[in-house]
Amino acid sequence: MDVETIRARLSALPISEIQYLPETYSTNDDAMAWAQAGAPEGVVVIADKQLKGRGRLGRMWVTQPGTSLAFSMIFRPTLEEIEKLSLFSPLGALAVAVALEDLGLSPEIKWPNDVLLSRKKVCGVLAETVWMGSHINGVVLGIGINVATGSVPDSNVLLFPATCVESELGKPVDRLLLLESVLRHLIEWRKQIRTERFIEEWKKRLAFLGEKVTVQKPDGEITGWFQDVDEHGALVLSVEEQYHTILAGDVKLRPLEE
Ligand code: BT5
Repeated sequence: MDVETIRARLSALPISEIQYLPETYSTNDDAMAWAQAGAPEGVVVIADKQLKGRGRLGRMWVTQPGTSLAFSMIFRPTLEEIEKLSLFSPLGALAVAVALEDLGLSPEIKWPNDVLLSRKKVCGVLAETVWMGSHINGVVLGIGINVATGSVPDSNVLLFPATCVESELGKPVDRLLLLESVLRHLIEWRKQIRTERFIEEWKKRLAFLGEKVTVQKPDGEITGWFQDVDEHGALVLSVEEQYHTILAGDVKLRPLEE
């Protein structure tokens, strides 16, 4: 990957600026700093290798060079979008899922922010809010995708089984073609983020919907039936005929192990 090739391959997209870093700590850190400094909507930071790729709650995200996609995009949400800010993480997952479907794959979205192939994690999404004083003035959406076999970390560092696009597809994948496709779907679906169709499209790809799941929250675990998601993307869990609404961010879901 080099910046000129990346710019040429993404030239048809309405992206205000592209920064390519062969190596960085975290593209989300870079994009957050750039957003704080006033960068406009549509800036994308791409790295070949991350030394400190981040997941949620201080967890790590492994990005091996030459085999993965790791990038972050800056959004400047409208006031109406700020009311549903929690939908930016689903936006990332939906864009990746649709891009994988374009390749002929059948991805699922693991609520709230993972994309699965064959029920193994192929992508993680990290949405972070940019604050200006007490006002929200941006979202940085970070996406990590395992493309080729070398991208999949050792199972001993994983909380959930992982895979990569090429293993599932059984043939090589052009990383920049996939990047272009994900960004294109991100830009298109973002226009519909407040619509019912957006929630419907996200929901119909959700793994474990209707199944019994365990949700790990900071104050302990809760097991119940994954009934639905609401208009903010929150998970609706039924436990002994009582409904619990669980917001994303600080929780982890897994299917119930029998
Ligand atoms: C995520 O967090 O899945 C969000 C990952 C977001 C990564 C992108 S890359 C570009 C941008 N820059 C960043 O620094 N981050 C974003 P979470 O749901 O907390 O999952 C983290 C867990 O995923 C870890 O604890 C590992 O178990 C697992 N994991 C780490 N690297 C992985 C990989 N390459 N493939 C599959 N699973 C992985």
